[in-house]
Amino acid sequence: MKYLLGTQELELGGPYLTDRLVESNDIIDDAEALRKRMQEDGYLLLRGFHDADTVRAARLDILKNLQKQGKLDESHPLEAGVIGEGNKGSLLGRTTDYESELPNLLKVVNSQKIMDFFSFFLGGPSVTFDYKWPRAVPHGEFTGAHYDVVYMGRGSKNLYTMWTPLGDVPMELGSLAICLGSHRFEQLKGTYGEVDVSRDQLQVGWFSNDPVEIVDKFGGQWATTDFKAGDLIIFGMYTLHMSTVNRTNTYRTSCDTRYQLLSEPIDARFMGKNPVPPSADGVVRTTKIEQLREKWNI
Ligand SMILES: O=C(O)CCC(=O)C(=O)O
Repeated sequence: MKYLLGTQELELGGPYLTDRLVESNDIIDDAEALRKRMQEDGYLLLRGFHDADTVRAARLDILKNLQKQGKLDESHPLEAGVIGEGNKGSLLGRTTDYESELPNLLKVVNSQKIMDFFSFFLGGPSVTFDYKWPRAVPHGEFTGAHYDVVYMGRGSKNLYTMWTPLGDVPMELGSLAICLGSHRFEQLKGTYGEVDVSRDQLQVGWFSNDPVEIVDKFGGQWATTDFKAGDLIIFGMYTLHMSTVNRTNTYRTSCDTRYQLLSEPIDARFMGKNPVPPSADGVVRTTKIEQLREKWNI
């Protein structure tokens, strides 16, 4: 079976793409084992962690939001999430009024259960960024390969992303893929990993849209899975990730959110009532990643 990851159609089970992600449900009560796994593998996959009904309710909130914007094909039921003609763009606008616009989203990503999990995993009280990244990804779109640190590296580097599929997200709908071993790509961490997209005025923070060139240059293998409502995957700031291309006629709905120790410095851009994420901070972006890659010789 072949899947489109960025610009490359890849055979599942071939040298570049696997769906063999390790599940960590069996060690969920063992903080040391969780930390060790994160250190070794660069990610934690937990199946059925979130309440699946609340996840589905959060998906419906996103679809209602899209409906209000006229982005759905109204000849299908709302729950189907069929994309209206000509719709592009993968973030749901810049709403930060989650309580009124996406009332079920915070019930999933700020739940006591997930905050307790991070406090347990991190070994102290945890905090989550106020800013969230709810996404509705239309047909043909994907996220390019990047380290999250280039977007949110001004606070603790002991910061974690949780990617939550809102609904079932099989591979053909645009699932999250991580590059196994990329948290140990020292050359990449010392160059691209030092970027700050605002300071460096980078037009797009993605390192590459081509998963094959990454494996050929640095090693590793891309890994993804068919996600179910309730699943989540957590990874650190230096785990390269991207997404498969949505090849369906329905929106891929998901949300990515951030967690860290309360006691550590926090990237203030993402906190408060009206957080200003890098891509909406008024900085005129002029640098292309290709220019930097030439300088780094990678
Ligand atoms: O959902 C996506 O397509 C991208 C998610 C992402 O980049 C992240 O979780 O940091």
